[in-house]
Amino acid sequence: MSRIGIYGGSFNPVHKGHVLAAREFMRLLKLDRLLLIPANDPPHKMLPAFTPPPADRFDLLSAAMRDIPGVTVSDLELKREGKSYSIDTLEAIHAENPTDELFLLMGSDMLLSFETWKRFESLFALATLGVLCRMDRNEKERAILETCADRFRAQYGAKIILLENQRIEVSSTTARRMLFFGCGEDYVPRPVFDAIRKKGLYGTAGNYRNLPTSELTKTALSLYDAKRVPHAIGCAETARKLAEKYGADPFLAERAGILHDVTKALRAQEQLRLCEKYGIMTGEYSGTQTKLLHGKTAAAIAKHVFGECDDVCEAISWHTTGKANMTTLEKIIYLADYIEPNRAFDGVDKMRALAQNDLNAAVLLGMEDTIRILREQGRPLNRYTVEARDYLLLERETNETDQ
Ligand code: DGI
Ligand code: FE
Ligand code: FE
Repeated sequence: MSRIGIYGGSFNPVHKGHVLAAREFMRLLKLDRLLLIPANDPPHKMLPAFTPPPADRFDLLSAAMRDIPGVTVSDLELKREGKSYSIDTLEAIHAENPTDELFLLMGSDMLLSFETWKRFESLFALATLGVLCRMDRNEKERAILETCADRFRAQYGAKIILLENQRIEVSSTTARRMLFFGCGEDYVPRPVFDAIRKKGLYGTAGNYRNLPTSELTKTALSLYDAKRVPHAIGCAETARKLAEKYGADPFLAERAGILHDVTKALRAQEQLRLCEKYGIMTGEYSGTQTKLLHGKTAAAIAKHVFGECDDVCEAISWHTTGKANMTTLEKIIYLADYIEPNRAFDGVDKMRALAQNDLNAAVLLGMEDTIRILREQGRPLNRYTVEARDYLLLERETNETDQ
């Protein structure tokens, strides 16, 4: 009787965390064999933009796992076509290996939703669940997992093993974004990266320069977190209208609006990686201010990936803090970000009304509000934010004395 591990997923693409997980499953559960099974069509998620055909995901997975003893990549779910349910897969493997012990392997988030899986009670009967838990997870998350596992054991007679390990902080979503942004080699194993580049998968061979605005919008939005998509669309639309009103280029305003938060979904470590890649100085934004880097990294992507002009890139670059002596387009993006229709904060209507009459006054109000709120929250002010406010104040005073 041998011990067979079954580890499924969309592997879109396989990343360094998957490789580590495969090694850990082998070691911690003393498996004789581990089957990695890319899903044809995962039941719980929609496949995102840039998803290559299943055969490519299969090849990448094979390349990633080539050197790990005992691990094989199985095309069971790809051959079956249609939705990929684990129960169908486990029944097939059990039928072929009736005397072997099966382990169904997953990350901890999967366990919590296990009761939504098709015929999950039969899965409990067929296999022991091996759940990888991060060692650094806090006490509360740990307790939630253990409570859940205990309940499944009591209620369904489930066999569940919680496996503690040091998981690499990677997700396929981060890997996809970083591949598109030109920094994929940190996230996927080398042979996978080479194959991705060779085949031009995940946007690595596309030419994204000077796209028509509709195409630019489609591509850019696929890089946002779903919940921020309406914000980007709202900002682009608002920016276009403000540009028409204040004599800036509506075409450029719309493009800057669509791209302004394109790197916002990335964590601090990815922001810093992009800064390194594109030569952005991070001194001003060290420590707690790494959140302010997303404007800088978005501007670099706008320039180097999408080939946008300097006016657009500068407007994106300064959209979070502003700066002294801003161009009209820079002010418009700053303001559109603040007042686009999805924003709801006390005073937004006042700012929207002001935006219809006086661009400078509306931008100044935004800056003053930001500074007040940051002070109230005891957060540090970036010098550009202060300089931006001071410049507009001084300009207003000068104009008043002139009149
Ligand atoms: O990216 P968005 O959420 O659409 O908007 P944004 O890029 O304007 O970011 C807003 C955040 O940036 C908000 O939490 C305030 C913060 N911010 C702006 N100026 C400063 C700042 N945070 C710090 N710590 N210091 C600043 O000077
Ligand atoms: Fe932003
Ligand atoms: Fe924004």
